[in-house]
Amino acid sequence: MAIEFTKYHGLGNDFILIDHRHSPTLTMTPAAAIALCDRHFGIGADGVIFVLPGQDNTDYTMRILNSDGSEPEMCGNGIRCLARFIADLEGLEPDTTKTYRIHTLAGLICPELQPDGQVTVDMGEPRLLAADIPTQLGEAEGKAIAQPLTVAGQDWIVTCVSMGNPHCITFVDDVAAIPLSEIGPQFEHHPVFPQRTNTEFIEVVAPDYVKMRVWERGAGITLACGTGACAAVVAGVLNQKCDRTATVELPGGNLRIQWHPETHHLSMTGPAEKVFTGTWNRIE
Ligand code: ZDP
Repeated sequence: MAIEFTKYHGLGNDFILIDHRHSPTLTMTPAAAIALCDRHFGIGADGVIFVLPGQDNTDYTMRILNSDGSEPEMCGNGIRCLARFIADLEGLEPDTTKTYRIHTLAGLICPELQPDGQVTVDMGEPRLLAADIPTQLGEAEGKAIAQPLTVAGQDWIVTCVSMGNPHCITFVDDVAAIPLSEIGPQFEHHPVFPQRTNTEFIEVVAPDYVKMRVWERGAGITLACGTGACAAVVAGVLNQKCDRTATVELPGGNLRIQWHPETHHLSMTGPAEKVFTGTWNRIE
């Protein structure tokens, strides 16, 4: 069976977008997602994203498969790409302002298309309880803020935040010096994270400007992570290192993050760009 797809990226975090509006039931296997995402034998991407019919009073549903075939609850860069993909499917003019209500495994998420091509996403509230992240760090009914953790024979101080998906944040003096491909997998698979974890290293340049590098659960080193940038600002505020409004500089570019004091929702603004369309002909 041939699969029509469109490649998008958000700051170099790249995704294969598939129109699945005809059915609420996803049938793609983890093996097929791994094959599509392979950068040498496949199309190449950090994940596969599907737009399905809405549920629970939403316009559409988003489902994601990581490049290792696992299914995360949410994807911040991906939902900006999804919003642009839907606008293309609906034939909207590129400068239209429009908000979509999207059902995800992390609940309702609302991306808003901006006339300048950027997309602002209401990412909802962070979850801070250790049991919800989930992590065994700290008390189950408490938060995991500034907790000691030994990884790769080194002692780290970490803060854990869920944006629907789990994140473990460590503040460092120099993000460039972190051997990410060596230690990233050891954070991801550490036994204190029963659902594994996304891992972010943050260098606070100023309270409203941080540099971040990420090791993503199920995808490894990526050029950007939207949920991770939101989690980083939350961790920065909880540790009195960051303002509630901050720019997060990632290897692929910058995201603007705001943690609203009244609603406790985060909003994230960044680009989403179409790269090419194609047809996948291999049978998996
Ligand atoms: O939680 C996970 O398993 C992540 N790999 C999901 C993808 C997160 C993403 N990088 C983002 O921008 O939030 C797409």
